Amino acid sequence: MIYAKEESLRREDLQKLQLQRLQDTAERVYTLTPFYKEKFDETGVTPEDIQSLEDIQKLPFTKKKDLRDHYPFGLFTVPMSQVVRVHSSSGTTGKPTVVGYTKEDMDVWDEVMARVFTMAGGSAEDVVHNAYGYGLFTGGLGFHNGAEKIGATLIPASSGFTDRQNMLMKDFKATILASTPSFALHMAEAAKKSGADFKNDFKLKSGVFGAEPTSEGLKEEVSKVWGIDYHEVYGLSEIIGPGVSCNCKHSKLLHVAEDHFYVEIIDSKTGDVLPDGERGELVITSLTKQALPIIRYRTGDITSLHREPCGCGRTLVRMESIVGRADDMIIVNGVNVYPSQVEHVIANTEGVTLNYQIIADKKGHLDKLDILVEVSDEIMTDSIADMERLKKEIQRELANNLYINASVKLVEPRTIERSMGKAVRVVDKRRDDA
Ligand code: DLL
Repeated sequence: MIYAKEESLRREDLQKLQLQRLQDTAERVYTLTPFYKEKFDETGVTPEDIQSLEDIQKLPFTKKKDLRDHYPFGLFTVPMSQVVRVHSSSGTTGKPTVVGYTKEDMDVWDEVMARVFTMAGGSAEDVVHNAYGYGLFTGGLGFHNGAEKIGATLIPASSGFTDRQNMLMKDFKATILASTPSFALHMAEAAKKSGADFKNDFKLKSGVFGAEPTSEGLKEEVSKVWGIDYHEVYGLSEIIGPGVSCNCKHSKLLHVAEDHFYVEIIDSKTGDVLPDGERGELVITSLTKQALPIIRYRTGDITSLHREPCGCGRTLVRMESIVGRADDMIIVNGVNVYPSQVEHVIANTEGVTLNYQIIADKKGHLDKLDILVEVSDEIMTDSIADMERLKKEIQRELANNLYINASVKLVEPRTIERSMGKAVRVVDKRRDDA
């Protein structure tokens, strides 16, 4: 089922809608935000210069730093009396990035999240167990509102208390799980430990997962252990929260809600727009946001866009699952390392879980990389010699696949730190602000 008619418009009609909304947004930011007026003037562009969608390339980029510099509400284009909700983004250094929503913005967010649940096969018949954290993080309340919008029964479980979550999921007969992928796996491990019979105890049919980089191996494991369809959700607070894109059951590529968010892929270094299919940094312009419209926001997320028709009938452009961040790639003794590559190696190793942490540090003038990996409950009783063999095996595979010499440390299950419910994959102690 397709939730909204805007998801399957003819391209010409969608583009007409996008252009009109882009023109309105450019005009809105230019007249209402001194920051954008200055930026447009510096670039030598006015809202009237936007005569086609390609003209978006004349507009300046917005960066996370711009939001931080105007902390907390400096880029809002409405008085606070019209702002009905404030959220902030997780996990960077310094002040958080603050975002605001008018009533209309909330309606758009609810709608795109309703589309997400519909893509995951959800309807009023479903019971949604929402294990995303509630609070300033957009995950909890974003999924909350979307589930209610489609009329599903919503269980606002929030994060933490794993055993209790499993009990509720079982007793309330949840059919859709909403959580981060790593937490879904964590819940499965706890359920396994308590002797759950996955087939008979749980009624889950699908899950809506996102908020953190996730390898194909981890996705497959979540899908397999719970026996569910895996749907990936992408989004970020600066744009709206979760709901920017999600995949339907026909493919792994994520449909972008293009009638609300205009997407481009750029070369991070030059800022040039790249053609469809090529990987680069995702840049998003909000087309309907009222409280915090945003022009060409550099997400830092690396992906590619695809326009081949999808079997579901949606005509929206699709994006590949995030393959890394323009800024989370770490360089270890001259070698580029993506956490997802390390994860891939771990996913293909028996006896360990996908809970891991990469710690980059200095040893003298050289870089060193420690990788903590939680072993599975099953092998906790194995001998020290077996553990040593396993450790060596992972180190060898890392060297073979990534050309890095890492020191692997096997740790007990559920001991690696998490932050706001999200797995912390990389700790870079070489940076001054770490
Ligand atoms: O994480 C919004 C969200 C909540 C999305 C729940 C999906 C599910 P922020 O805290 O602002 O917002 O973090 C945004 O998280 O720029 C990506 O780097 C990362 N991210 C979000 N979704 C995915 C995903 C929420 N599906 C940042 N795959 C983004 C990989 C993701 N990374």
